[in-house]
Amino acid sequence: CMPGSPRARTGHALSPAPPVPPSECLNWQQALSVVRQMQKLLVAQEAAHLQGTRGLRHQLSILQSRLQRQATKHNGNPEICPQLAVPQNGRMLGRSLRVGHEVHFVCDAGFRLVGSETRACRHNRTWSGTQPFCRSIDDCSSNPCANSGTCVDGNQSYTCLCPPGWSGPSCQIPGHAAPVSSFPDWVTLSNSSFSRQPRCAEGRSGSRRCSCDTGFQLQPGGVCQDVDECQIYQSSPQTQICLHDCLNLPGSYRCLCPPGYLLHADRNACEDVNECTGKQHNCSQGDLCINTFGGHRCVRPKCPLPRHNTSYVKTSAFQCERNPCPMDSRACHLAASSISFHYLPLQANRTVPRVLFKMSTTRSLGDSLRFAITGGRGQGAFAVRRSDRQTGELLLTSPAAGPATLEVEVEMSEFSHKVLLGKHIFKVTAFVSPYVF
Ligand SMILES: [Ca+2]
Ligand SMILES: [Ca+2]
Repeated sequence: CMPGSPRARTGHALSPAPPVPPSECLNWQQALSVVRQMQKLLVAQEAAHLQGTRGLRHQLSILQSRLQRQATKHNGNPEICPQLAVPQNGRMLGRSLRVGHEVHFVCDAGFRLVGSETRACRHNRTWSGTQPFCRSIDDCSSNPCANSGTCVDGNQSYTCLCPPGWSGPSCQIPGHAAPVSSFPDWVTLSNSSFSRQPRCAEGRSGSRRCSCDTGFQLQPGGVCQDVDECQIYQSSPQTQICLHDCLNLPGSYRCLCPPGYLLHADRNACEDVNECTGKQHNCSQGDLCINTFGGHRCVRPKCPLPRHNTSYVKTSAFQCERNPCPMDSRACHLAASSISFHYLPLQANRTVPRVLFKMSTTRSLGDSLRFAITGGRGQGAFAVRRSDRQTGELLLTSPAAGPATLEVEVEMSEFSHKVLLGKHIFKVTAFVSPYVF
């Protein structure tokens, strides 16, 4: 028997090999057979273990889904939609919040519904449509004021604020009715219209309950006094209710915009009037109308006068091209081959830096572009930078206070192997509005 040769172990539980006396050595064949048997046994053990784990996992996932179903059942009724809010100055008809049921909304007299009139509880337990609200009927909706008069909505009435040169209840009479100051030359709404008698009801026990109309507050003296929304909210930027100006009215308020703007439908924003599309401009024939925030401008881009054998011709409303140069004129060859004009309306005090304008060539012949600011009043507020190989950007770098007109001239040079191929000049004019809108 060789030293180190395999020996069968006695009493080993895994060993299926025929019992061999402990002192006897196994021959090679016997040892190989024992090893093979052991390997088979291990494979069988491994498979059984794996099967056991799989079974356990399956059982666990069944248990989990059962528990989850139970939890959903206990977490409220799945057949009900969430409670809905009743709009102020209106009512909600229908109480059922169950899937498939509907509720309806109506407004009190003097109010109209904005939003969904009917909402249905859907199978996914959400409501169809949008939450409605009741808006006071606008007496100004028919635009009753003539000659650009400003209409002020009242309680089932309206008042026209007439521009200089017009008077009368609808601003239809030429001439001044009263000394007209600039904005705001407000209405003489009598002080009495800002206070009203409350509506009171006697209870059976003799108790008296009084209430005020919307927009009014019951005062200690027993009178309903108008809430001055403008004074309460408009003075602080955090609570400001109107973008520009606020006019207090009995029971409500109205936002006002400066000339050149129209009050937006949501009643607190001012939107610029585009005078150029509306033909409300006073530009003469041959001028171009540029709409700006709060106004408009009339412009007429002009090509430079002929100089040093260099002359330009207008090729479109906003572009000049250089005429062919005389063969020997170096000055002409170095001058810009084209000039374009750009007019940008801008709001005052916008955040900076702000990209105003992108510049590139229509057909690139060279291998690189260079940009530089070469002039213009107010050029200190601008900077140029490359945005990619073929494009440059003009940036506003300091906030522009309005009203102002800023001008800047940008030169774009095109090179091929460091040889100048040509120059283009962008003449940019920014019209800054007096307001931030
Ligand atoms: Ca008020
Ligand atoms: Ca405008």
